[in-house]
Amino acid sequence: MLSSQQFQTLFDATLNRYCEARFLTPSQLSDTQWYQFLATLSHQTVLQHFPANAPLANTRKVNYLSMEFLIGRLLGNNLLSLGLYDETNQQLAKYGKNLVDILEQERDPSLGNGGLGRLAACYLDSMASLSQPAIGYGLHYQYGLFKQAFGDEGQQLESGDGWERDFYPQQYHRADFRQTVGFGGKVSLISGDKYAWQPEWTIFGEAFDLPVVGYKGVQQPLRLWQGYSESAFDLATFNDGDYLDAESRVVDAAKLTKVLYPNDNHAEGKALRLMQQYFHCACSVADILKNHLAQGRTLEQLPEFEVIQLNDTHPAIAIPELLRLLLDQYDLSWEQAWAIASKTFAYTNHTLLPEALEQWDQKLLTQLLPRHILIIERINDQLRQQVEAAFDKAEFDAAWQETAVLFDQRVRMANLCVVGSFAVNGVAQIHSDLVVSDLFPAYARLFEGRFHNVTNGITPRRWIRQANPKLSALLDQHIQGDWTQDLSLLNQIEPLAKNPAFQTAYRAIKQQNKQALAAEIEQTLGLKVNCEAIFDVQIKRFHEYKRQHLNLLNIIATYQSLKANPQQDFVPRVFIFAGKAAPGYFMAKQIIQAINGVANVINQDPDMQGKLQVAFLPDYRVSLAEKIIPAADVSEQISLAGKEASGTGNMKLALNGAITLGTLDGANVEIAEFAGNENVVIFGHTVDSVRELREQGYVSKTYYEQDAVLKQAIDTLADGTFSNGDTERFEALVNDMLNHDYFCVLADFASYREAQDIVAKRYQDQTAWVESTILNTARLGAFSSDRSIRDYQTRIWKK
Ligand code: 475
Repeated sequence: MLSSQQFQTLFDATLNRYCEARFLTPSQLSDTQWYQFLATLSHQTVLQHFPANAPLANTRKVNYLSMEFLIGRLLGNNLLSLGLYDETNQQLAKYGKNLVDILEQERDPSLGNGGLGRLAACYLDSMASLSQPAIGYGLHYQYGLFKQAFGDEGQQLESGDGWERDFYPQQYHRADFRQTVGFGGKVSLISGDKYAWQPEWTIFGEAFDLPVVGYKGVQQPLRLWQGYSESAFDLATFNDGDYLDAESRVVDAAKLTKVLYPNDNHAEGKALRLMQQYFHCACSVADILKNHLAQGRTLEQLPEFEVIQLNDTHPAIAIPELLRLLLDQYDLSWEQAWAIASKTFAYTNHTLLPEALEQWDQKLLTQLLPRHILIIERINDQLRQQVEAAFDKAEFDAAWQETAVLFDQRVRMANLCVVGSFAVNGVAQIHSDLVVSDLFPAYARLFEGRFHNVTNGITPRRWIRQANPKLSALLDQHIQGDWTQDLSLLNQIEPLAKNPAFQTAYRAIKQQNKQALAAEIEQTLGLKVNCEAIFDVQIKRFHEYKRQHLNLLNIIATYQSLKANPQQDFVPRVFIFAGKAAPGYFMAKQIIQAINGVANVINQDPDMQGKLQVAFLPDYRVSLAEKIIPAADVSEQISLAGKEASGTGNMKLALNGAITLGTLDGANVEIAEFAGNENVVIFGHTVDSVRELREQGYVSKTYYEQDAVLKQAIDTLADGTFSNGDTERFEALVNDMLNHDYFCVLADFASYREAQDIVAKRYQDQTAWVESTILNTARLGAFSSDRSIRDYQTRIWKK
């Protein structure tokens, strides 16, 4: 590592070179240029001076395959991990610059949609910090998740995010790591299990490495593959020399990794998406095998040294791809190949929503990957024999319906993952239980011991240390040992929860964070919010199951109650929203528009000033989350029970001292257990009572008819009050709530309002409130992603 003296010398020399090349003096550099200089310096420092990984005795190397890595800004994080944050700040001060301002210049690489992609980023951070050897394998999308703005009528507007077009120095183009990936074509039988595949066309993959810098740990790559084709080479390999057709495929190659699919918890059966998935897997598996063999190891030793962790089913095609290479390229028998592959893969399930479970059309898969479909058929036949042996005749049909990989002309990717992996895990206890009881009961019988739970976690480096420097300084003062490396040390502040001086300090920090967020809100929306009010935060993707419209209905009802009875005793609130909807998800976009419509009316109503305000910040992304989370008083986690696999925003908010207002869903259950029931507010139907509700035949309209407050709220949404008199704008949303309401918003409305009342009452007793928030910070150390990674090490990746 660099000493402070060495760093100063390097800083000065690099700055000189940077300035000379531009004919500028340091005082003439813009903040953007300062950022460029620092990012380059930091990147070089990482590569040249930070230790690389070395094997660990008890666990294998982890190859983390994910279509998404939502890494956010890297510079501040890397400077912290390098131990050079303060040093850099001091250097900058010499030029009258402030590091915080410079860091704001960095554009987030938004290479993911939401929870799944952000989890992958937290896990890379923790693995590097724990010196767990790992590589993240993903795609180098030229466009990350779209940028979001709002139109005049509050509707979501999308534009492209060319994140690295201007300047992105924190990556290393590994032109030496190139892979060739085939598509289409023909398969011919050679003999037995051996086939030869002649693809119709090929695409190259080239690697971009972004170093992941662990805190007091190691650096290791996030390796992102980008597609390209060299037209001359490609043209020659195409069939029949059909020039136009050939040229269109050259274009396809460049398109392949152009853009991230913007769906969260929703599978889109598009050919291009399947091509992306295969491209990702083919490049990654080839790289893994190459590295393994380069160390003089045999193919049989692969599962002893490597594990391939599948982040949901998006990289599932890696299983038949590895089998294909072992069979056709390395000449192994089916039994040998299967023995290796089935001990190498582990699969994490992130969702139970049926629309998110990937199923590929068998015809499409056959056309694009004719060799892989044969392997999948073979897996399916093998499985069928196992199911026949394990279930008696009366049970067989039901068991096969559930377990078959190929069914009804579809390839079920989750099934492929369960069959082809040695371990399967859910991401919170309740979710892992539901995976076994509801999704895969027959598999659980068939493959005893294969199913696990690993509750998600978040990296305390980014989500406390970096996002909340004031709270971090307070924690440093009162905790013995480095809590950023061992988050369970937070329990040392539990005895201080009632201590008046500590309470005052903790509360002052929350207040300052709220003021900082208020400034951001004013700058973005031109809205001055009341910092004495409760900051009530719902920040996440827009999805019906997450029920932002339940939150909205309560806001409308509260507004109406305040209008009708202005003198009531009311605890002021600022409702803060942020989040994107998939561009093709109509209902989610309606909900966004409705929130903006309601915000517009409430914020302009002089009667509401300082009492009730709604701030919807556009373009939610990691760097915006870092600003909102430290300022939150209330964390809205109000999904219908059984639908949110885990949630991770809930953990970030609670650790930063927000009170969870939530259903018994996902990790909320565990947050309540750790924090204590008296330090969270739980409401609504449970998994079991939702089941009963459905069995009885849920009719949302009865709730509407029987609850005057609810009725008035929905009627006002319909009557144009929040849409400039336009009675059609929110028609689809209103109709859905009244006639369908699959996620039982109306059934939970009354209970949610009561819970909101409890929140308001508790907030009025500030001493008790602050005590509760301190206890949330003190007791939730288990939600560090370091703990999650240790769970993976002992339960799944162990040798
Ligand atoms: C869960 N994304 C959170 C988080 O475990 C959980 C699915 C299909 C296609 C594209 N994207 C997806 C997800 O399923 C996803 O993001 N799931 C989320 O994973 C991490 O905390 O509850 O919804």
